[in-house]
Amino acid sequence: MDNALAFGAASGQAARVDAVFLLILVIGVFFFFLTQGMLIYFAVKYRRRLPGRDNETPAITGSPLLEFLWILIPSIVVVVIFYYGWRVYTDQRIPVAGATEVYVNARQWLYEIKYPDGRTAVNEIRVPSGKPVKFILSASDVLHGFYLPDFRVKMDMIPGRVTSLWVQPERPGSYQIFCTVYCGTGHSNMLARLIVMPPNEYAAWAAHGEGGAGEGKEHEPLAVRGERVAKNAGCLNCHAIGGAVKIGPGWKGLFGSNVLLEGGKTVTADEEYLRESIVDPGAKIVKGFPNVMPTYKASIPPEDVNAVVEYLKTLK
Ligand code: HEC
Ligand SMILES: [Cu+2]
Repeated sequence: MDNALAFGAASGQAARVDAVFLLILVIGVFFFFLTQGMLIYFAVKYRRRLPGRDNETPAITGSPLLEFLWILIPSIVVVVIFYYGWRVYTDQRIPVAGATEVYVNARQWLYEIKYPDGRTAVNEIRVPSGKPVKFILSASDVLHGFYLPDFRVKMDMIPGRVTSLWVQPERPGSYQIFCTVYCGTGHSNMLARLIVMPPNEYAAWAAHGEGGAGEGKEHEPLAVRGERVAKNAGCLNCHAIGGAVKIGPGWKGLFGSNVLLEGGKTVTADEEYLRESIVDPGAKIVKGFPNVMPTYKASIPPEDVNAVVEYLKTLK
């Protein structure tokens, strides 16, 4: 950790990414020496000889077997690389249940951190070791990146959209976070730290720790704030908190469920779907309901939309 440029694999996930890279490297090195070796061998073996001796090139017209093999073998190799890489990739992309969640919003040129219990911090994320952590990512101004080199994962942070990323930190320590999207003059200073703490230390910190960047102790949990925002915004005129159907669908059990849309498609109600349903309700219409929900894009600021989403997630 002292040497900021030595990024050892900090999780099992990272070790699997490294294994994919190693496999590709080994295959690449093998074929490099095979082809270059043959090139040199043939150049020497079939070089031009002294006058009068053995200068005729044999009339080779092709070899179907050889051509078949040099199409087949590389095809198998690239399919194997693809399949292996895809397995490791999907494993990383599919969110896990029971993760510690942290909201991270990027703006020029810092990361604003918000924990579901309302604590906030800047450029410093604290999480417990030994269980998955899910980062819920957004951006206020331009594209930013969220890159955890020790964990071999990276995700774009996009204005007007929520993306997410999860890791399983196993070893306590302090890990670098980089912005990987050129976002203006302060880009190279846009650095943050992921601090992985032993679970008991984390619990102690979360219970009465300083709230990061000098924030007071009086913080309101995100879900509580979300509930208040939803009530004030009149959502409950059309939505029931239980399973009942009013003008719009009920909210109970919505998060994580599969929603059938007008047109026959199905989407999983993840954070991005809920966010979009609030700021752009016409984008995806729930089957059997009229497109009458007003947009809250202008009236609910993005942090409050996050809070409402957090509230919806509590309605199990
Ligand atoms: C005028 C009535 C009305 C109001 C007010 C309203 N909604 Fe809706 N909402 C609907 C209707 C109707 C649908 C279903 C049609 C659609 O998908 O747009 C819906 C759909 C949704 C969905 C997707 C539900 C699902 O089952 O997939 C969410 C989430 C949502 N609303 C959240 C909110 C929030 C949060 C507010 C307040 C900030 C709100 N709504 C205010 C009528 C309303
Ligand atoms: Cu940036």
